[in-house]
Amino acid sequence: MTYLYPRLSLKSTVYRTLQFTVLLASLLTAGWSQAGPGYTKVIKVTLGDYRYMPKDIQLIIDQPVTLHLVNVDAFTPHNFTLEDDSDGLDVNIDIPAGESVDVQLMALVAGRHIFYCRNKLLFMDSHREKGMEGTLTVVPELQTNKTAK
Ligand SMILES: [Cu+2]
Repeated sequence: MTYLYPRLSLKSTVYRTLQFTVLLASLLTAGWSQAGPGYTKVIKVTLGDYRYMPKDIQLIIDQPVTLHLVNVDAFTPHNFTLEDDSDGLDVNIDIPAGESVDVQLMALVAGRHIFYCRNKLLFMDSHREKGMEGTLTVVPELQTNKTAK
C-alpha cells in the first residue's frame, strides 16, 4: 500500500523529542505515560525470544504515542531501531535484559515504517535475521481498530 507523505518540517521536532524522551526515560522508570498537555496513548511492546509483541503497530497521524518497550528476556539485551531519513525518524534505543524503556513518538507522518533490533553476536545471525522486526504503520484516520482508545 502507498501513503502520501505530507511535506512537513518535522525533523528537528522529532529529533529533539526523542532525545528529551530518552533522557526522561533514563531518569524516570517505567510507568511514566503522560508528557505535556493532552492525552498520550501508551502501547506496550514486549521484546523477547527474538521477536516483538505486537509486531505490527498501527498509529494515527498526529496522535502522540508512548511505546513502552519491555525486554522480558533474562539475559539477552535488545534494541529498538526505527530509522527513516525521509521522515526524520532516527530512533536507536537499547533495552537491557529485564528492563523497560519508554519512547515517545510525536508528529509522525503517514506511512509504513520498519523497526528492528540491531543486536548481533559475533559469528551469529543478527536478531533481525532471527525475526526481530516489525512494522509501524501511521494512517490518516482510524481504519479498523475503532475500539483502541
Ligand atoms: Cu534483540
